[in-house]
Amino acid sequence: MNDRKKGNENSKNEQLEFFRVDDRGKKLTTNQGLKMSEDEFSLKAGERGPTLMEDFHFREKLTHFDHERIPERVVHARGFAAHGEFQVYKNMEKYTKAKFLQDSSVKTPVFVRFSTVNGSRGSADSVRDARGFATKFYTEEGNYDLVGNNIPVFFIQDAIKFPDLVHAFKPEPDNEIPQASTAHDTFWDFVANNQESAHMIMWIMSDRAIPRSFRMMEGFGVHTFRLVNDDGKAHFVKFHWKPILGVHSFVWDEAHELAGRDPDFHRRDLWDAIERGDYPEYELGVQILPEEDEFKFNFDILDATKIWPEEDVPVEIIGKMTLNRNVDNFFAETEQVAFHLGHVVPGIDFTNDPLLQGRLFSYTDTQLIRLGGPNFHEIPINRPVCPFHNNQRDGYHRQTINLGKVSYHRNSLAGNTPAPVSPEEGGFATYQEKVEGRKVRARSESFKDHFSQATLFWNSMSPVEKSHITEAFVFELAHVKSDSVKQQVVDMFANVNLELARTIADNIGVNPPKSGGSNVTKSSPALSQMNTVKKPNGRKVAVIVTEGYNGAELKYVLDSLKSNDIQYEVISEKLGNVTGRDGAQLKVDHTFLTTDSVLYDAVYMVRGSAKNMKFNRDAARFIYEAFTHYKPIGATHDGKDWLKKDKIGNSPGVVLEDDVNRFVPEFVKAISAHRHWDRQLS
Ligand code: HDE
Repeated sequence: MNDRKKGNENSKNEQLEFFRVDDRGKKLTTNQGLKMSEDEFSLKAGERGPTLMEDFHFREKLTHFDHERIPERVVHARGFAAHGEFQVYKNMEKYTKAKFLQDSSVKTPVFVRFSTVNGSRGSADSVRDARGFATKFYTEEGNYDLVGNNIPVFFIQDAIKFPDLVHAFKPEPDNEIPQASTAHDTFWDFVANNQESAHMIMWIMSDRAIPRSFRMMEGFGVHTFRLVNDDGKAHFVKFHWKPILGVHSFVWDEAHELAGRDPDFHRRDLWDAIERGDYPEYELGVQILPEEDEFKFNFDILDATKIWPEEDVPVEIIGKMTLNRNVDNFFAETEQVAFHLGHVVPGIDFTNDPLLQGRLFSYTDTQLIRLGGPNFHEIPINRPVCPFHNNQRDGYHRQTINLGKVSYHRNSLAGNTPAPVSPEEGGFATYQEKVEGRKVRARSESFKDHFSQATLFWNSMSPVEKSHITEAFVFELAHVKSDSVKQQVVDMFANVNLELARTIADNIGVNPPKSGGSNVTKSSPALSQMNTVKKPNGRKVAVIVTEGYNGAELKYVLDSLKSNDIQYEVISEKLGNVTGRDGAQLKVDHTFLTTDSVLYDAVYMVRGSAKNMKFNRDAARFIYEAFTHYKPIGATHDGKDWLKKDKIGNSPGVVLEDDVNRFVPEFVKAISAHRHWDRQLS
């Protein structure tokens, strides 16, 4: 294909530029380009008379408005996306002929959409749920979509059960309650009666399901895919995204509160980071397995409820993705982007994972209803950056004007073009896996162990993570009305860990499980968030200050936070400026009325000399809440003296220090730690 343009990191942006329209400063016209002299009053028969049918402008404006909405995604309705680029670190030609995985000088444009799964478009960001992590690579060989989640396994093994799963976790159909939550009867009834969900449930009950930020979560392709090289040799592969900032989470109480305080917390966090040039980065990792090793494990590698423990099959880091540009228009880009794991490039192929196979059908099908027809690939955000030619024609909203008479293959009138391309010249050819078997509706014996890896996950958790999982179970099941469902769930999770099931039973008032337990003793350190990267970058500190503070000292601390890539906001009694005792002026971002501790990663209590009971009360509440969420708290001088009197003064992660040269590094270290779990809450 000699008319293929070599990709470059700007190729998508250049293509989008062609479609951008700036209405600012322009004359108002109808959609037909007619300049209009009036846009405020409809055409009436007399000033107080009825509106006239003749008013084409009124009709056009209202009709367009009436049709502004399209169906939200049936799952992953709430999402947020950004543009970026991907660069491979090293040549992967040994495993794959995919061009974007070979040349480390090539930057491939990407578009990534993060999402929650369960809630509707207007639901809160901080809910307990898996997060979608879908990446579209605009490669020079066509679009490649890696449509993953932030959890490496799935609830079910076979795609035919997906509608059942989704019906069960969505709000219940009689009253459409609860929104964006699995804490209800139908979900847990599904779980107890479809026990292949056990492993995924452990992840969903863990802190992975309440990520601190899209910038701080992993991504997983979930399925086993295939990489195929130029010689036609294939390897099995699992894809991973590893965030440079590490994997970090909220605590549950905080996540709840955030849903009210700022339902847009995650999208705001991503948008702001990109706007200030603090670009989120993720490394691409692969676990590669020779085909000969397909049956080497005590699980089936085609089963999407299983991971390949990283200690058994190491993750090789092969490239990096940087998100560096926000969208221009949410609807045009984020809402209209259409992902599909059937969008592959030569060198990447599928396996017989029955979940993967079913997804290959569902994604195009869903775009047909959502985007209204088969031409969604022509929507700017979905267009490949390389040319595309075939004999597909017509349909709703066709943009392309295909020239000539010929729209069929084979033909002689157009020299039999568009012509298929041989694999040697870059054409996709399906990997010739040998398959044979009887037509059956059945689950393979090798898919029937639902609990060993759920126990592996449990064994790999730190005591703190275990307690969070236990609490999450108790929370969820406490919202279930049916005692029978509660009992079934407890009995089911006794197969994962007896102690866990007993504790849940004890807390929700059902019988302890009669039998159960697991003989799996293995653990996988890579699964625990306690072992993740810890950095201060991109964290946000609440700086609490009142009149009469030490201006020079505060400036030093704030500058030091900035130089560690830590953001801050100043909170005081009133908006405007707050004045130091040396005359310093500091702009106030928020009052206690307009913000809350859950919006920050840490608190710096500066205080000041002013004596104000209301300030003291508000600050105490703010700091105590941050304390109960295990967040770092720092204070110097006035703030320190005030905090010392409080019982939290001696706790881990509370940095009280007058000497700012000592204070700053200690506070930054405390911020990097994310949470101070060894803190005693009374
Ligand atoms: Fe999806 N999924 N899914 N899914 N999924 C959709 O496609 C589906 C599954 C994932 O930001 C839908 O365009 C089936 C696993 C993401 O636009 C739909 C099955 C994983 C997104 C669909 C699964 C995912 C979707 C709804 C079971 C992780 C959002 C709207 C076999 C690897 C993409 C749409 C975006 C979206 C079907 C299971 C990830 C209906 C049938 C496993 C990230 O086609």
